[in-house]
Amino acid sequence: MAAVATSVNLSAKSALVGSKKVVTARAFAPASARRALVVEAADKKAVCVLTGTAGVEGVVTFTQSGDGPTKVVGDLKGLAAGKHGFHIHEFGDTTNGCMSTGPHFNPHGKDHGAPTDENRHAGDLGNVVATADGCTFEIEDVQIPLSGVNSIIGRACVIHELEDDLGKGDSSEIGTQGKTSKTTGNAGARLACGVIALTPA
Ligand SMILES: [Cu+2]
Ligand SMILES: [Zn+2]
Repeated sequence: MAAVATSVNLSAKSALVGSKKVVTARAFAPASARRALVVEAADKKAVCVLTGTAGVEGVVTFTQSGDGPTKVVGDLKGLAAGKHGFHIHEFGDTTNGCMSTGPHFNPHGKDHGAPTDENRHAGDLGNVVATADGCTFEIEDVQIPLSGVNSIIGRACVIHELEDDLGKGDSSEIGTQGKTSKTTGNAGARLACGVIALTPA
């Protein structure tokens, strides 16, 4: 059997086996590093189908070109008229309904805030407004990419019962039923949620 020459070039983050380049940077990341989800397409699209036990449902799509901002387009039904907190939560796990989606997606260890704040969770998308006719919205945000270490693919989107106070409200009672503006925006119950999943662009 002929020997196959293998050479690894760490500075170029590539490896050669024989004459074939077979691996890229991801293979050399230390085991402790965050695992990047790489979506190779320039135009990326994801969808979140929201369901719950409160009669609220809908669809939210996420599109991103290159490294540009992510555009979020939503159409929800069954919400009471008024403002409702809308977030990306950390886990795409709905085994225990929307509770198992965990806290707001917060890769930078910040406090809860408004989408326009420097100190905000990446998942803080503010409020959406429902009327008697339903709830449609469009948001653009730079902290929720579809590819890379902070990709939101496989996480969850959640619509809440109440208005998000954007971190400016009462934080005096820490606990799941308490006043927790700095972590939850006091947005109340999780009315519907879904997993953010890749879809053809
Ligand atoms: Cu939330
Ligand atoms: Zn938050």
